[in-house]
Amino acid sequence: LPEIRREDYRPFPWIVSETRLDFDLGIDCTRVRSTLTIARNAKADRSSTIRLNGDGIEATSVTVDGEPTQSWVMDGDDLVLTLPGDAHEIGIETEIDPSANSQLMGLYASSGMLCTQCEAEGFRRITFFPDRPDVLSTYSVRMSGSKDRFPVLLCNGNRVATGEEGDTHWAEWHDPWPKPSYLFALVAGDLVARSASFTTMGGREVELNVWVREGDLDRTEHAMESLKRSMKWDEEVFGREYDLDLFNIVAVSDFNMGAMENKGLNIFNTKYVLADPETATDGDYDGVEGVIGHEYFHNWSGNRITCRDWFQLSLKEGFTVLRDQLFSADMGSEPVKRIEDVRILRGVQFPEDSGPLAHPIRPDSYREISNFYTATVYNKGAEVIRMMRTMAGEERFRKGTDLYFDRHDGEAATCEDFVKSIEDGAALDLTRFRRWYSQAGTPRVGVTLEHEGETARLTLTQTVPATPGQSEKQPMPIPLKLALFDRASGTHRGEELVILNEDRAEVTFDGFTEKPILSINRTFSAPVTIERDVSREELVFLAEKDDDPFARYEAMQELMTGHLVADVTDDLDDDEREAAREDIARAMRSVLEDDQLDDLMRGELLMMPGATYVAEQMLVADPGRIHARREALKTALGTRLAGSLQEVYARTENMPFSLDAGAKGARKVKTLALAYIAASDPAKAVELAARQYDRADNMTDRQGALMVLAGLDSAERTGKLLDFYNRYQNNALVIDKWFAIQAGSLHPRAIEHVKALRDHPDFTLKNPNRVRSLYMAFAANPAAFHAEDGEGYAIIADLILELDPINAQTTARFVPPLGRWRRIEEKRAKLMREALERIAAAPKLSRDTFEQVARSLG
Ligand code: B3K
Ligand code: ZN
Repeated sequence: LPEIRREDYRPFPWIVSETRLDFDLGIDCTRVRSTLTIARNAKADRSSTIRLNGDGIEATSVTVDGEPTQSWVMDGDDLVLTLPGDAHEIGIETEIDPSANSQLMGLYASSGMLCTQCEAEGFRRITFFPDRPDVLSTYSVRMSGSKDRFPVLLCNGNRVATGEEGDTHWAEWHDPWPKPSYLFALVAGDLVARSASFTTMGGREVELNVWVREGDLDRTEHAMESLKRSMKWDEEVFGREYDLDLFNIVAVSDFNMGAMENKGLNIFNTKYVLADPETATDGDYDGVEGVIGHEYFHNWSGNRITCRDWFQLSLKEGFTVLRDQLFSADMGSEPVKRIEDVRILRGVQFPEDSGPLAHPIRPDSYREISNFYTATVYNKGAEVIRMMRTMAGEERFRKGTDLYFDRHDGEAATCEDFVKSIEDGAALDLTRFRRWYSQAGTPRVGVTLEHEGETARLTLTQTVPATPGQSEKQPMPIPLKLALFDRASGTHRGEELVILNEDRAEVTFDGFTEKPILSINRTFSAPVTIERDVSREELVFLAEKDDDPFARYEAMQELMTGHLVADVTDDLDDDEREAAREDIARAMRSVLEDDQLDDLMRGELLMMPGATYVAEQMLVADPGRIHARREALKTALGTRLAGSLQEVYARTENMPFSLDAGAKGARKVKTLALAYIAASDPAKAVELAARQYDRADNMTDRQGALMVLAGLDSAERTGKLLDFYNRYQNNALVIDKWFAIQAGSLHPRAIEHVKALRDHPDFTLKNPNRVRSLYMAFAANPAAFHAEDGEGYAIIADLILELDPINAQTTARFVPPLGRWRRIEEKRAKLMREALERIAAAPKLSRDTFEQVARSLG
């Protein structure tokens, strides 16, 4: 498989000023005629040919300047045409079968409708085209099809004409904004819309539509409101105004990821559009708001300014993730949002960065670009930009982004262009900071605090670990927010920002008669691992008193993580274990009883660190032992805190439903309390959960109750699972939850349940949401996935082999869990490798899966 390298970038030799597309739509046969107006690109090397990318398609006719031509050849999947002059019009016809497109890339059918997904390289499955993000073209599209099957015809931009002839009708669309092919979109189907309008800051009246299948209309209000809030927020916070008279969102049920920012026509996974209290959890509501925001924000960070090549993906994704994070923080609780984002980063990106798939946020090479839509490019990418914002301050950062939008509007830009704009606009020197773009690996920051006389001396060191292909690393600027707490008063004199630029630095603070307590990396100001000697007593202090909510959360996490690591690796004696548990319980009790805390934040402070995060702290982990010790801690806490937990449960149990923060927080702590009770008093938990399930008037409570029941053997388990299925069998998104709850459950026989569920009539490999609901939940279930005999690994390997020919992109996402073998104890590591080797030995693998398996074994 060829490797594509960033350093090999060359501009495309042709400019495609206009692209006209004519679609004759049919579910199993769609004819596409494309007409490209091209001229030589004076800024590129001269070429006598033009390479038009294709993927599994054939040209049924090729013309140049209106005349049929034979002067073209196929080079692999690409069509290479020899051209005599400097400007031409190329005409190409292709025929495709959307109903046979199970990869869900290009034009495909989803429950009777037609839709597209072109990022990154799907457009080449529709027609031959220079399918690269630096070729910007103005699109005019005509589409025609059966009135009956496709009453609604949508494309990018504005609808400029419509008409009908007998049973068919047609529409013409024009998008005035030049765009790369990956932003092309088309939808045809039987859809209905919730409509609204938004007036932009410049007075433009924008028609907004959220298109869904008929029965789903009453679940679109939250999506529409989220869209309006996004539009307003981007005006206020980034000064960005929408630039068309129309903005369409379409929900489809078969989709490889969350959603797609096509110009003026966002296409969404139904999961991120549909929500009502009966079927969506509070987490789902937040997901809808966040993804709607994310895709909308791409209109500037992605569409108006796009990427020069796919190595620059973080230019649009990292920045847009940061924008959606800031948006969600402004719409809800800022500290809780920050904690959630850090949890994702540490749960997914840190393991990626310390494993075989580690890559810089701006990768240097790839074989299949779909494999690089990663937590590193997205979430670490956002963290890197967030650090620039922290160093510059909000106001200067805004000057930087203004300059970026100004300088590069209408261009296909690079990460370097972005950094330079921030550097110039915010007046920062980012020379060294650029290393964050080229070096992979999570930096480790060593912290020691010494005290002598009245001086506290802080010593900071950094090491960036070696990663595949990068053995030597240079120090990177690491902005650390910190505060020094006075033990007696429980307060500090103000937060400081220290930037660690070198391998090592010392900072002194005067006027401390007693050794202060250090709170560091407050708000998680840098995406690093802090390594420090800190006593449990100091952590309990911070967990109770730190005024930075993130730091308070962090102290709770450190308290629990530190104990779990010790409990797993050190064979603690009973006294040591008891003492640690007592300290954790003490901190938790103060969290449970602190009436200054809102429940959303209280919930965060009560959450135990995930098993993956605990494993990540060890060079080689034993997942079975981690799981067992973690559950034991949960039981111990449940027992010690029984009174307070039941009080919290009683206080929140009957809170009436609403979507405000108070009620959401109550639902969050309610089910958390239930989970602790389940670990310590299962019989009581079954009783409470069954009642919670029956009385629930919303999905958060009902799903929470079912989750707890699913982990415990009881008659209620069977009864409520059956009830849930019957109640929601016509709602695919809720049935996804039903699969996920069982696959992710703490039940000791979860593996058997998963094996039975894959034969369930509602299970299908054709729908990515359904596949993920069963198998991603399973791969994230530490006890089941890491079963000692390797059966969990075999289940995932079987899935990969079966799904790969159907949907390569979705398949490749299941490789990383197996790729963790180097960090897992010997016996399991061997079984994981064997599973990977069995996949590697398959006669034919997709490029996606092959690349991930090869890197994981490599
Ligand atoms: N830009 C798309 C991701 C496309 C992924 C294709 N494999 C969604 C997003 O990040 O907004
Ligand atoms: Zn994105």
